[in-house]
Amino acid sequence: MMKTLALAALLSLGHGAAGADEVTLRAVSAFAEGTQFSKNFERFMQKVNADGKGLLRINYVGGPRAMPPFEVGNAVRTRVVDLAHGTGAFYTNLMPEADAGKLFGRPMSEQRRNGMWAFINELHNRKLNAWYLARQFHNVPFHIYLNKKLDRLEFGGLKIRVTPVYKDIVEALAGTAITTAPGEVYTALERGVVDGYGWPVLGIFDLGWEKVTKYRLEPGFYGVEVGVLVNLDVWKGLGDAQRKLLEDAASWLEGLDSENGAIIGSEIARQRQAGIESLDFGPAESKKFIDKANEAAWQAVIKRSPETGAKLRQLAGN
Ligand code: 173
Repeated sequence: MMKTLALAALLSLGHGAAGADEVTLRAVSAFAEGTQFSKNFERFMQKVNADGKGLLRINYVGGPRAMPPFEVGNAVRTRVVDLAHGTGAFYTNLMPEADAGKLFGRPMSEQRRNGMWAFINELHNRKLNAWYLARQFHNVPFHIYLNKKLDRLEFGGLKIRVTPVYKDIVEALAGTAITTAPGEVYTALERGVVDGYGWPVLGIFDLGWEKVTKYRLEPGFYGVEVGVLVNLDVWKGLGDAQRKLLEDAASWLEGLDSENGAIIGSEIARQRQAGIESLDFGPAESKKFIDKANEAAWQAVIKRSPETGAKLRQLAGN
């Protein structure tokens, strides 16, 4: 906090010196330290701190132990932190259409060319007072994991842990959706509060969920959206060299998505070794599921945000 105040003081002097001195940005992550969805962000911070000596450093306060994950969006909006690592699904209270990031499956290099990133950034500027610096994991799908075997692809009578990512498809298939933060999934499964949960194909080992998981339902669907946000006032107060440092590191971070294919292959093998069976109803049922998941998600986004939802769908082209 001291350092944030120091930055604020520096900016408010208004003598054009902003950016001349090293600036420290306080950062939090919505994902636990060292886990699949935080580890590239940790590499990003190391890179920024190595490349930015004398210019800018990131002071990493931590993950969910430092701040509840559903509060991260508001913390960057109000500048409780300067920089935040999180997912749109965790700040739909501030930006209802934030959850649509799961539906933009194109690589970021393309989204930056076709106007998608610019529009998403503008929405973040307006609703979160944040700059949408980077987006990762577009090529990592989500799955539903279960402890009960299904005889057909629907969830009648089942309670499934969700976030906004999975809520619409779980309910479209007659399941009962129960929202929890990731940190509560293990206990909910262990106590039988839920019969399954939504989560990406990566990361179930990070919090020990393989011990309480029997099946991974096929197919995978959507694409993970995990972003790096900078408070907009902080972003505007940086000097050109500081912004360039962050932008260069952001495109490097987005480039790490090329590693995901191999990581997914080894993690699926590891799930099999841990005794997690894949439940697969074949190509026709899988296609029906994907179509239904996409349609349910777009309809929900458009219902919550009619104008921006329609524009997002047009930019996404799906
Ligand atoms: O399941 C979740 O908590 C969730 O919505 C999510 C989003 C991105 C990455 C990992 C999990």
